[in-house]
Amino acid sequence: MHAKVKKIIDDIKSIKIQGARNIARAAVDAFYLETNYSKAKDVKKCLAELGIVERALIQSRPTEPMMRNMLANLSKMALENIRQNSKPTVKLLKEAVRKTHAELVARMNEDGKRMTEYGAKMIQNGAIVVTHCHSSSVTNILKKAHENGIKFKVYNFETRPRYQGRKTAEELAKAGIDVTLSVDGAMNMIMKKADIVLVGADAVTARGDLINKVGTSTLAHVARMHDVSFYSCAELFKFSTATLEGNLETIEERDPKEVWEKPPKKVKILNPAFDVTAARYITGYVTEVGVIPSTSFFTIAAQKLGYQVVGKSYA
Ligand code: RUB
Repeated sequence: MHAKVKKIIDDIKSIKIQGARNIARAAVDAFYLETNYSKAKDVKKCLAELGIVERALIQSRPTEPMMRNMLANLSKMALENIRQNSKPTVKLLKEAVRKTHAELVARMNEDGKRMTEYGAKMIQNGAIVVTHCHSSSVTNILKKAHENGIKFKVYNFETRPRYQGRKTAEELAKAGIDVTLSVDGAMNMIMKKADIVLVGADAVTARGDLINKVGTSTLAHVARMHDVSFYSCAELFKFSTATLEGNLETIEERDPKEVWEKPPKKVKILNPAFDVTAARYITGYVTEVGVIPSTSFFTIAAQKLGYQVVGKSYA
C-alpha cells in the first residue's frame, strides 16, 4: 500500500479527516492514488491491491455508507472495464479509475451545491439555529444563508469526547456568523429558544432513521418536546443499502481512552461514535433533490443510486 494511502487511512481513523463527506472524498482519492502509484505488472495483481485498500478504508470508519457507496462505484467500474476489454492492461485500468474518480468528485460537488442551496432557503431572518458536532453539509448551508444576507444566530455543542463542536464554532465565527458554543448537557436549555435544528448524517436507513454523531437522538427528542423542526442534511449517497438487505448499520465504538485515559479500576467506559434517531422525529431530510420526508429517502435514494428493487434477480 502506498505511504500516502496509508496516511489517509490513519487520518480517517484518528478523526483528522472527519465527517461523512470528507471521509468519502478522502477514500475515493486514496483509491485513485493507489491505482496511480501501482507498480503491478498485471491487472489481476492491481485489482487485488485495490481490494486491500478498499477493505482497509471501509474498516477505518464502519458507519460510513457514503464512503462505501462511492468506493463501490469505483471498484464496480474497474471490474466492468476489465470485462469489456478483450486485452485489459494496467494502463487502461488506471485511465478508467482516473476518469470515474473525476466523475464521482464532480457529481459529489454538484450534489453538495444543490443541497446547500435548498438548505440555505430554510434559514429565516432572525432565526435561532441549533446544530451538533461538525457537519460540512450544515456549515456550508449556514455560510450560504449568511452570504445571502440572512441574519441568524447559531448555538452548537462541544461534542465530547473529540470536541468537533469547536471546529464548527470556529468555522462559523470566521465566516462572520453569530455562534455560541455550549456544553452537550445544555441541549434542553438551548432548545427553549430555538427555531430550527440542522444536523448532518452519516447514514440513513431503509426506514428513514438517521445515524449521526452520538447525542443527535437526544437533540431530536428535545426538539420534539419543544415543537422545534428537526432536519438532517443528507445527500442520497448516505443511504445504507445494507439496511435494505435486512442488516443493521454498524455503530462504531471508539477507544474508551478518548473518554478517560486512566479510569479507576472497575469503571467501564462506553464510547459510541453515533446514535440512531427514529424517522418519526425527523421533520425532513435536506438532500440534493430537495427537502424530502424521512420515509421517502429510501425510494429516492434507491432510484439515484441505481439500486434495483423491483425486478431484482433472485437467481
Ligand atoms: C461527524 C458527524 C457529522 C456527519 C455528517 O462525526 O456526525 O454530522 O458525518 O458530516 P465524526 P458531513 O466527527 O465522528 O466523523 O455533513 O460533513 O458529511
